[in-house]
Amino acid sequence: MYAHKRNTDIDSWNEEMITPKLFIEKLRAEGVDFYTGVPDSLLKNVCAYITDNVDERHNIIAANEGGAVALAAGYHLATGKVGCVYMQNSGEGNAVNPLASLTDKEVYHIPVLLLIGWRGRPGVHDEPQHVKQGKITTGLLNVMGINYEVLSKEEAQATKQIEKAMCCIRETGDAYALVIEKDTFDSYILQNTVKNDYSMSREEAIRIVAASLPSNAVIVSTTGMISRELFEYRTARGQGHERDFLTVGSMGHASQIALGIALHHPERKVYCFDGDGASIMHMGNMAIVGSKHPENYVHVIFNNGAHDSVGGQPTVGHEIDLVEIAHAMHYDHAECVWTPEQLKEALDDMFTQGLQLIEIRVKKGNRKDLGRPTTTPIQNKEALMEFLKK
Ligand SMILES: Cc1ncc(C[n+]2csc(CCOP(=O)(O)OP(=O)(O)O)c2C)c(N)n1
Repeated sequence: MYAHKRNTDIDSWNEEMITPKLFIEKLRAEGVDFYTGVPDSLLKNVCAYITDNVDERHNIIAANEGGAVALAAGYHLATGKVGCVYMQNSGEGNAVNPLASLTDKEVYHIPVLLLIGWRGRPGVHDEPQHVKQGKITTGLLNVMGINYEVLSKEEAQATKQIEKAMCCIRETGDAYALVIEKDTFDSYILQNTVKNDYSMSREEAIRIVAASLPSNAVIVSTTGMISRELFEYRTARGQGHERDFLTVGSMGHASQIALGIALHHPERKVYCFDGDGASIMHMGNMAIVGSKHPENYVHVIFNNGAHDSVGGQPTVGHEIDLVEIAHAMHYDHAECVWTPEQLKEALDDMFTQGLQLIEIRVKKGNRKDLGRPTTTPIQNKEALMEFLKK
């Protein structure tokens, strides 16, 4: 394995990095040929390399990290081989259940190699939602009895760590984790980008929907760029942020936060701004929305068929029919649009009562100078709660 000297960033010119290609080749040499997981920004380069170079039967982008652990378990049952599960540390929570009740040695004792991106590592500046998770990342592994090492950025050391991890897995049959810090992997640009001919950007769609809402409406927006773009929209219009709950963590749960608000504020429209990746991550949540059936709820899914916020790896968002799913889950009205004109027309209809879903097919990508919320999560919560009292 080779490590590269970075020469693009003067402040860290002497830091080393591992090339994704050689990391994956080393794993292959150790017998690892099956990958599954949910992409992460810190693992963006290695996830992109896997997406481009591992066939679809051997790399499955899972709905959520728990599903990925279970898929790797199934792969082991079928082949006797060890699967590799990649995830951001935010996904450890989703993975805890199958790690403790499926792969654990006190249950089925199924080996698995975990690659965990360590956002919010103590001492490294990161967004508020990553700080807590960063503090408990290795503690969670300790409490589950999972051996781990922080992967070195230095080639010889990293090579030895992979050998040690695989040797440990072979000898014990236990799960083992390699925890990956920021800037461990050298750049790799995804070649197999999702084919998507839609022309409207997510940001344009967000602007159109946000501009159409009644003044007492509330928006609960999902993790990643959607919340950042909504925040910037309010700032650009000189509006406050009190109507918006920006769900910076808890990917896949925005629709339930919105449900909790909608059921207890029937006098207001509540909009959930969801992503395809996020809604698929916990799709069962839609069944609960449908069953509780708030008449003041509008579920808006900005569907770019990708985990755009963390590197653009594909989701199954463009392979499934969200409108049919919404109908099956007893939403009153659901439609799919992909042009600004269609969207504006659909929004006019939204002012009638009933549980509604609007799927907006959008292109991938975001503005390069997109900022981040400047309010803290607690300020966001307090402002929204005040707004709801009015
Ligand atoms: C449980 C969990 N897993 C992974 C992540 C990392 N992550 C942040 S945003 C994102 C992609 C979201 O995709 P989507 O909902 O389709 O929205 P898009 O970014 O495409 O607008 C991922 C995987 C996370 N925050 N939480």
